[in-house]
Amino acid sequence: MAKTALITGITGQDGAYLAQHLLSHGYTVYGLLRRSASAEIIGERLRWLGILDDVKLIDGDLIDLSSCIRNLETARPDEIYNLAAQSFVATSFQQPLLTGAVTGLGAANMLEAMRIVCPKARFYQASSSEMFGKIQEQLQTERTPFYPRSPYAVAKLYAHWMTVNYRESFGMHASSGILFNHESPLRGIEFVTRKVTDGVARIKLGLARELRLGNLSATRDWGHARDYVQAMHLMLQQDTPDDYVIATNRTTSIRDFCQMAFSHVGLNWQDHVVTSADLLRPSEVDVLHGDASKAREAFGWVAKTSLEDMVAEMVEADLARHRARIAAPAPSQL
Ligand code: NDP
Ligand code: GDR
Repeated sequence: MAKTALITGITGQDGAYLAQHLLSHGYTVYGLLRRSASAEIIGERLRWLGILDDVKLIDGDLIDLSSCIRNLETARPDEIYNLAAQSFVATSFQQPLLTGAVTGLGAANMLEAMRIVCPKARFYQASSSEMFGKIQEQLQTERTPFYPRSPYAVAKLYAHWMTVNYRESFGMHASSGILFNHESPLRGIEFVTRKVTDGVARIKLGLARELRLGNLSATRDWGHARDYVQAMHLMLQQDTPDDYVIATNRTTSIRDFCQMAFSHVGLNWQDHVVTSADLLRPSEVDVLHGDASKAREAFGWVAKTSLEDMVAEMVEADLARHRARIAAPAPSQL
């Protein structure tokens, strides 16, 4: 029988790709949509993937428990994917309480709503490699101790342990995916990979001359969001709920990412990248490098897209976006 899923965070990068993946498997997909005064841009990622009209968007906000309950009563989902969060680490230093309320307590609201309305549903929590923070082992696995380094990571850790606790206390099918960084042409423009590929496109097309970045020495284990949402889905198809690291097992510095992106269009990154102390974080996560062996052994998941292919896809998408804007500037919506 066809299944129903509810995705919180459906308007974000992962929510959009996950909705596309579930629709392709015949799911009815509901998504939580928070009210915005700029409603016309809110479905942009879903529109980009051509699925805006195929999902059922329902009003709600993760920090409002009553709306979480009402949404589950409306959707009656078999599977709940809790992807909504204040997900930008840098902002969490400026807005630690909001981040705690949405990214931490918001997950507890969804777990509570599920316990009240549909305790037999399956729950996915979007945990993060940021929880490893100041890494305690060179290669991080499900057994590596956590050491969060930002209000975002602390909030994610609370949500992570609440997921484990609801599983152990109430027997709920609640799983947590500890996902390492994953990117795509739908990545928010504030995150470093998309900031770089957008900057490369602007510079190549003569719209900008330089790109300002912060710490170039940090390294990240970057995969493609399209591959990673498949792991979320697979986790909820397992008989037993559990926690899984999802990563590529390759770590690359911001500097090397710049080199790859600029050289894709025949430019030398050192001619254009400028570092700025304003973009440094109060505390940094220097290295992340994940080992996803458990997921591979349990349900055969491996990252399919290489970093090189992903960088090329992102740069090409940003070139196409800017070329379209040059050809037909968008009229003001006001
Ligand atoms: P995005 O920032 O692209 O999307 C976040 C989503 O959360 C948006 O749909 C946003 O809505 C929604 N949201 C924010 N606040 C609320 C709220 N109060 N109530 C309801 N919805 C809200 O994140 P990603 O898609 O990149 O990531 C998805 C999840 O996975 C996040 O929880 C993130 O922390 C986590 N994660 C991401 C990783 C990555 O590399 N991308 C790695 C590990 C974990 P709106 O569009 O209205 O802003
Ligand atoms: P991250 O992603 O913090 O890992 O969190 P981000 O792309 O913001 O930063 C990665 C690294 O790049 C360095 N950096 C810069 N970052 C940004 N955003 N802008 C810059 O100009 C810049 N210059 C250097 C950062 O200091 C950092 O070391 C992402 C989010 O998606 C989280 O929600 C998710 O949980 C983790 O990935 C896994």
